[in-house]
Amino acid sequence: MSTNPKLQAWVEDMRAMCRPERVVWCDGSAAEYQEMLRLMVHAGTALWLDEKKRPGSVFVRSDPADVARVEEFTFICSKSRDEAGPTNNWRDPEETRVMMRGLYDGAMQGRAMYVIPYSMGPIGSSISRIGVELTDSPYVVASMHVMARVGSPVLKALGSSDDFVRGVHSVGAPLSSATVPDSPWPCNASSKFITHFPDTREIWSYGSGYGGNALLGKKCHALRIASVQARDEGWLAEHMLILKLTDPKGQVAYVAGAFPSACGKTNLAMLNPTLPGWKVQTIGDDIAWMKFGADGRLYAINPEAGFFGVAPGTSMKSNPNAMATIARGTVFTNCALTRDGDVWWEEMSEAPAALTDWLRRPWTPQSGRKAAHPNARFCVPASQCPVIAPEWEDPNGVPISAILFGGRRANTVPLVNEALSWQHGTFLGSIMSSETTAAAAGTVGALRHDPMAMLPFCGYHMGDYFAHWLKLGAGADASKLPRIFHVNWFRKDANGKFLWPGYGENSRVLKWVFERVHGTAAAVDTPIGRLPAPGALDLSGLQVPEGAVEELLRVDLDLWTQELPAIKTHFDKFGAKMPQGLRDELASLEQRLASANATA
Ligand code: GTP
Ligand code: SPV
Ligand code: MN
Repeated sequence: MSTNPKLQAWVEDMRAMCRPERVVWCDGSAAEYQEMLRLMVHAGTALWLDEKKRPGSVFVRSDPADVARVEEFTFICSKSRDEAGPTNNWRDPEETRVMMRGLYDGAMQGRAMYVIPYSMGPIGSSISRIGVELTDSPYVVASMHVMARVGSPVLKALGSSDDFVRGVHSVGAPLSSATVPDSPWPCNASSKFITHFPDTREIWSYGSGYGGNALLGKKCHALRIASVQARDEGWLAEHMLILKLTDPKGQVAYVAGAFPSACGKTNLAMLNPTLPGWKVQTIGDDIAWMKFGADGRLYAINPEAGFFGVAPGTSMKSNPNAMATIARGTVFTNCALTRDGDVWWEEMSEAPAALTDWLRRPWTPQSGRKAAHPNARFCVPASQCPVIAPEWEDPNGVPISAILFGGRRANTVPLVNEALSWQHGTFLGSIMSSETTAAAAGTVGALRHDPMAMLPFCGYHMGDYFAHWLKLGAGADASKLPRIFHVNWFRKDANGKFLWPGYGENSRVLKWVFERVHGTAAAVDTPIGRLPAPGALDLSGLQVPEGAVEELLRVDLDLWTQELPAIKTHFDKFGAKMPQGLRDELASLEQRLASANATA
């Protein structure tokens, strides 16, 4: 329980509105975490996995109506539609409050309302921020324990301050009494609203218990609300991994990377380099908060404390470090269950002869459908990662030398391309397109512009967001700014097969990036930017089909020229807020393509 009068008054208001059976102030203890797991098992939400195979771990299956972020029902309720911009769903803040109050009226009946004080970032770091989430979901309490620093130490750090983000979350499934049996995954199948009030730093979420819809510290706070604070205060809140790269001589560079949802951040952050002597260690796998330090360099912290990672595709071959991380003490959601009480998902290993799929049905390799949901996830403390960098909780953050932007593109975008400048790099981020994935409800595989991988996460007008990037670059010492690169692990051949083996082999690209930062690798100028000069990309020992590397590094003038009208339409959406600097970059690209086409 807190003695902060502002916090107490708000909790009391929300209690009166949601009318829970009782209010529980979370202390963040290990015992509290275990109690949440026990409650989930008792309610049928979770099963204990086999204690020998997966110690201290539970298996959860959600409702098929609640399996991913719901972008369609995610709203930015700024004062005007224009402040939210053309890429966000906007709702009037006052009307939305009235609507949400209606939904929240008695929504927690028969349930406990948990009060979770949390810190995004190490407690005590000047970059960290505090929030309080109210929720009626034990699954959310357990997950927040893993994903953030929670409980009494946070209340102590908050003291009597009013400076905290206020988050309300309800699964939207009141119980007539605390003694009636609950459904295994309570949610509201027909009504979901994930609403943000950037002006008052509030988040009101209703109807979903899954991931970014419900763990409010993550996307809602650390990206949507934080991006607004970052704009106001001169820093960056980004959908980026952070990794520490060490070369064979022991020299270090820190790299941040923005890839859209389910496009490779966790995998890159933990990769095992195939190049001898190189080392990658993890700082973060999803979000970076970056601020300029007194020395003029850009420093990043990982505001999270855990990984909420995509399970399918994770294997000893693709990501052994993730496999080691999740060997114990993990909450798994929407995977398949083996006969001997362990989890399984596509590509983890050869498919077992018989499983129970995520929808509780018998499954065999002949079933002709996936056993795990494509957005099945593991939730695990970052501290369990065998390659977590010792400085991952440094309150000062780590100095970033390079920023990667990487979409999922079957064609056009080469394996790696270095920007000519910060402004050009901002341009490359702003025109990034990527195929949609199962991380969000809706169509998978549809190509869309996803600037800086922030399309679903920027809490204000994307034109202003671009301007913010340019302003930060213009105000900095250019020699100390991170270099910016555009990468693409997902280019396909004519048969639809990935041209690049990816995963550990991405270390070859990281090496070139490292050497560009240190001024030791050669590049060639192309109309779209700087690509590795012949021989500059280390291909020693790489097994790929004849011609694959040439294709991966080919700048297809025709495809890039065809891309221009779509980029123009994309920029035009932002109207007068589209910064001139990026329009200039587009004009220069067009010119460079035209002269290259003329000489080709
Ligand atoms: P979010 O947690 O949704 O933000 O995703 P993320 O960016 O961390 O994506 P993640 O690393 O979990 O990868 C998502 C999917 O992409 C998984 O199925 C991976 O197996 C696959 N993937 C990751 N890296 C590569 C790569 O280098 N090549 C290929 N072909 N697939 C990859
Ligand atoms: C993403 O979709 O980018 C995620 C998963 O990291 S969620 O937390 O559900 O947003
Ligand atoms: Mn993400």
